[in-house]
Amino acid sequence: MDATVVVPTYNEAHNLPAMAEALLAQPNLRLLVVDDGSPDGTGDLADRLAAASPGRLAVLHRRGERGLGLAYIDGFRRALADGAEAVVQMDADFSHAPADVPRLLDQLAGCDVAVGSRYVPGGSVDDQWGPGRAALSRSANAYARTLLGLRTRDATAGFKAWRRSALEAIDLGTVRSRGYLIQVEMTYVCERLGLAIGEVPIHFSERRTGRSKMSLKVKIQAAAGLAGVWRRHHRLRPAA
Ligand SMILES: Nc1nc2c(ncn2[C@@H]2O[C@H](COP(=O)(O)OP(=O)(O)OP(=O)(O)O)[C@@H](O)[C@H]2O)c(=O)[nH]1
Ligand SMILES: [Mg+2]
Repeated sequence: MDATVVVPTYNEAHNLPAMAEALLAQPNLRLLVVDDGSPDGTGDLADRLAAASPGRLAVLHRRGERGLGLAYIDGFRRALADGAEAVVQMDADFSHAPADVPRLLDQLAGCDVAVGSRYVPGGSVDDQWGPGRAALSRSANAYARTLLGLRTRDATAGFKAWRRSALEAIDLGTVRSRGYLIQVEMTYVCERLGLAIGEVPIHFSERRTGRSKMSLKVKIQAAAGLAGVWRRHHRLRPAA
C-alpha cells in the first residue's frame, strides 16, 4: 500500500538523513517532514533532502507555537490534501524502526488504524531503559488507559498507520493537545468513534542520537491534560 510517512522534527539534524534514506528505500513510501523551526538547521537540511528527492520528500515548515501535537495535525491535513491513501506517523530518532513500516501497513488490510505497540506480546522496549524509566512509561500508559477506559494496550504509542478514511472520520480541529498527549487523544477519539485498532508488536529503541524533548514538565503537562481529552471527546459515538 502506498503511504505518506509524517515525521515531526525538532533538532533532528543528526538523524534525519539516515531516516529519510531508510524510508525512501521503500518504493511505496513518501515522506513529509514537519519541522518547527529547529535551531539546529533540521528544516534547511530537510529542504536539501527534498530537492534531491522531488516528489518523494516534502517539508512543512511550521511557524508560531511549536509542539508535537500541533505538528501532527498540520502534517495529517497536508498529507490528506496531497491525496495520501494511508498515513504513517513516526519519530525521527530511530526509536521506531523504518523496517517495521511494512508490517504496520499490512495490518491496515484488517483495521482502520495500526498501532506499533510496545505492550502487546512480542513488543518490547530498549534494554538500556532502567527499571525506573520502564516503570514510568508503563505507569503513564496505565494511568491514561484507566482514566479514559482505553482498550488499546499501548495508549501512548507514537508509531501508527492510518487508513485515509480513518483520519477523515476524525474532526482534526477538535484534537487540541499541543504536545505528546496527542498520541493518547487520537487513540481515545478512535476508540470513541468505534474505529478498528490493530496493535502490532514493535521493539522501541533508545533514540540514536540527539536529545529528548520530553522533560518532567512536559510529562506533568500531559498528565494534567487528560481531563481535557475526556471532556472534548467522551460524547463521541460511532457513526451510524
Ligand atoms: N515538529 C515538532 N517535532 C517535535 C516536537 N517535539 C518533539 N518532536 C519530534 O517528535 C519525535 C518524538 O520526540 P522525542 O523528543 O524523541 O520524544 P520521545 O521519543 O518521547 O523521547 P526520547 O525517547 O527521549 O527520544 C521526534 O522526532 C522529535 O524530533 C515539536 O515541538 N515539534
Ligand atoms: Mg524519541
